[in-house]
Amino acid sequence: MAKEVKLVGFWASPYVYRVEWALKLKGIDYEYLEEDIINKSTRLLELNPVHKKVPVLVHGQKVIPESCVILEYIDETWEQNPLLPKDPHERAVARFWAKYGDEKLLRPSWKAMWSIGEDKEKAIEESIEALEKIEGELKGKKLFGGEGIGYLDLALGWIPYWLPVEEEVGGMQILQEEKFPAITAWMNKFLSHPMIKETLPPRAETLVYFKKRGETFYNRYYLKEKEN
Ligand SMILES: N[C@@H](CCC(=O)N[C@@H](CS)C(=O)NCC(=O)O)C(=O)O
Repeated sequence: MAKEVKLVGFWASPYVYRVEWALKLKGIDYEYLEEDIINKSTRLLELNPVHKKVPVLVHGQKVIPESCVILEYIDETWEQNPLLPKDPHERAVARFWAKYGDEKLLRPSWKAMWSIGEDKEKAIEESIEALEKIEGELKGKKLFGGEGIGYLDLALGWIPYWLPVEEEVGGMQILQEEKFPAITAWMNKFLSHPMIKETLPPRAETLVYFKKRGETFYNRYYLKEKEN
């Protein structure tokens, strides 16, 4: 019988794992549907006609795109193991940092991986600056969510696994243990969680995939940008 909850995803996408982790933490039974994000299926184009991206959550007849929007939907629909704090201000703070992480760290660190020269240096600098701010927010806490993994841990949960991959592929250093002790401790704690450990893809495959994607981006966008 078809499952009521379906997740359309892609195995190497940091955005998709946020949702998988949330579903698992809530103990929700779901069907995972793998998407080819290069040759997108009509299923994806119909489910997410606006952005045409994964993840997409399908709950019965309801379709929800955008990973952080999905996290909130999951948290409001299934109340067990809450992800967001109860207090409205704390909720706002968690949402603020989730958005900050996407805009100020995820994007520049991705760009740093495939650009060169001054552009790469600038993107690395931006990423380090963002990490400094996140370090300040985390100081004194083991997890962003307090005792257990919460919304912000999931939203930033790409950092412990994907950022070191980006560093290796891009031949660069962004994370530094001495500079970011709170983030380093949080990364280790997050990665040692049995459910997180179990769900992450094999590192070697992710490295190969990111190298390929990095080249595509470099050729397709970066060189073109430079020509114009
Ligand atoms: N803001 C979106 C970003 C999702 C996203 O960028 N997904 C990538 C996979 S990592 C994708 O589907 N890319 C396809 C494309 O860009 O055409 C979210 O949080 O869900």
